[in-house]
Amino acid sequence: MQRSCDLNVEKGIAESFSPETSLALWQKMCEVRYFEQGAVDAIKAGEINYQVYLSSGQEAAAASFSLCINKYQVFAQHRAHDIFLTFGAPPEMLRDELRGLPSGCSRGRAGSNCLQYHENGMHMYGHHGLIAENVPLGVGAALGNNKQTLCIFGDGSAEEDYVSPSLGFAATHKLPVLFVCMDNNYSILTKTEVRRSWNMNEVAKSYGLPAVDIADDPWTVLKHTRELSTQLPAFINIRVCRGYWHAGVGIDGTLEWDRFNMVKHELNELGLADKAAKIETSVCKKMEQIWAKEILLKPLEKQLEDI
Ligand SMILES: Cc1ncc(C[n+]2csc(CCOP(=O)(O)OP(=O)(O)O)c2C)c(N)n1
Repeated sequence: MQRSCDLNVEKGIAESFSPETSLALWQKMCEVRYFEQGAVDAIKAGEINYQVYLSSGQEAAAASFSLCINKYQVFAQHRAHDIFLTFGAPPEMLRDELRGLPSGCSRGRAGSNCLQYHENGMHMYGHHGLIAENVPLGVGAALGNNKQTLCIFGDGSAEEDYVSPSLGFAATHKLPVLFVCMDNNYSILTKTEVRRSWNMNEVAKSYGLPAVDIADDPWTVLKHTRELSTQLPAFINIRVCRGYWHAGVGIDGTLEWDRFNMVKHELNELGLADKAAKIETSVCKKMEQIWAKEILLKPLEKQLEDI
């Protein structure tokens, strides 16, 4: 199926959700976008010297998951700031992880691509370096504890040879796993059409999993996630556009589509422009405080004393 911003998006779907839900989705999207804006500025100013994997551009899907499957145990991949923030982990812990401080979510020893958080009912297991390793690990955990499990991986990771058998194993043993492929069409710099001729949705269906292939419209993601979460194991392929390079703060060029602004436009159409603007301003302010210069420039010894 062709990539497009409206792939399997029903016209007018946003209207079928309450204003509260639409604004909650927007709030979560803003949290990721403005947190990462602060990170980008800090990187450009030389205040972060570790590698970062940014979620901006792709944040709508995580916002949707956070409203309906936020109690799942999560096995995330390397690009997971969006899940960490939208599921409710403290942004300060992510900021400090990116800065290599002991107050980071992995005590500053893992960095952007290995986020962990196990408090306040949230269970997020981080990545260890091998892409898609989180898929068999998540399936194994679901086999062991029978908890609802979210395994997220990219379209490049989907090609690792342990992914398909994991889907098959989950199907055979009827494990409560939601598999999500965040399909941004790139494995580092190589587009999907160059890498493979097959489609992950067809692979999932061949194992008997209910599966959908959709664009990252957050209302569409929310609708399908709610439906499929009652039919686990299941698979969702979500077409997204990354806002930055694979790693770091460079950009590939013009975005195929700009979901953040599309959602803002949709909120205007729903008559929610004022409320959405208020949310955006307040999240932006909060994130500016989190990334304030006086915090970043405080001498390291003082920062460690404060922890
Ligand atoms: C097993 C393994 N093979 C290769 C790599 C190198 N590698 C790191 S990220 C990446 C691309 C991942 O692409 P995708 O899964 O689509 O996620 P995205 O970065 O696009 O979000 C590759 C090939 C690795 N870390 N592990």
